[in-house]
Amino acid sequence: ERLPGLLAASPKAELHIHIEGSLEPEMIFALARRNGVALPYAGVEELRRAYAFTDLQSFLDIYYAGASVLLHEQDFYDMARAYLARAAGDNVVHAEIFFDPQTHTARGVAMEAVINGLYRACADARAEQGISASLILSFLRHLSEDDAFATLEQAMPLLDRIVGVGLDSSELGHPPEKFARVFARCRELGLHVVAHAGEEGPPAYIWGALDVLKAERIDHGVQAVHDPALMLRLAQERIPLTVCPLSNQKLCVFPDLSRHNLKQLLDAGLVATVNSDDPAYFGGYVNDNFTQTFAALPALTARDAWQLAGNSFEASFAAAADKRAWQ
Ligand code: ES4
Ligand code: ZN
Repeated sequence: ERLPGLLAASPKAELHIHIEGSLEPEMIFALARRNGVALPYAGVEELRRAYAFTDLQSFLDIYYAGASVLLHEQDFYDMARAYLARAAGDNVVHAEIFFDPQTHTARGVAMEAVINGLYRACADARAEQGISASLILSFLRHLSEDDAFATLEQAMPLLDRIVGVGLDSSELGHPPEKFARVFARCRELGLHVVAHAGEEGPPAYIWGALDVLKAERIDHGVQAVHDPALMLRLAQERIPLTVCPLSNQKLCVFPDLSRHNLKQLLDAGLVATVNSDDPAYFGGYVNDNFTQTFAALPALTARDAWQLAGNSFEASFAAAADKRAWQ
């Protein structure tokens, strides 16, 4: 079977990675020591044992606890450099990286520390590893739209350092419509807009992300298969879905990777991509997602692999000339 080697070696873009979800347990404890932050886990082993998730919320509770060790600009820099080095090793040539500023500003961390640390990591990784990377500020949907507006205000002086905005965290009970006004403002400011939708939430949340937020991509979107009219629209308008198979497996969106609907999405002509979401928590980086998904779904072909890599570039916000060069 040559496909795993082909998948690993293929140049690709990663478009759905939460940088706080790249914090490996070892780095969480190293930063906790460095910063004098107490954690409710005795050590790396105990923390890893807590990674037994039953749904999205059970993961988010631990993910926000892990992010509590990030205090200084250098912490954000170190975290992003570690991810970008790991991604470059997976032949990721371009990454669009989510960060959750509200998780940090709520603890008294300055917005400048967050964005400048991440941005400097992207610049240095480009210079030293040749990997291209940009940042997407993601609003937490379990907080209010006013809180999102305040966050946008804090980011205004640094807006040239981000490529777009997203919407993440607890999906059920927090439909896209809750953020209609702040997303309209972000579009006016010339930012790209994406949103998590249809991870655990119904197809109606994907419709809302498209019609109300004007999302250019849907993060996850796997629940679209339950709505044939939505599937047609996503295919016809070539709205990309940033799919994260190992995440879906770990958060019990599908009973098992062998039951994932990636093949259905591709066969319906959707611009699906494969991504790692929170690689330190879900058991793998992007190449692990490719190899484990192709192993679990024998219906996926070499042509699908080639399509997924091409889709990752088509779906990216990179300059057209860069996309052509990578594809
Ligand atoms: C997330 Cl998997 C997932 N879903 C929603 N929000 C998130 N934030 C970090 N990972
Ligand atoms: Zn995500």
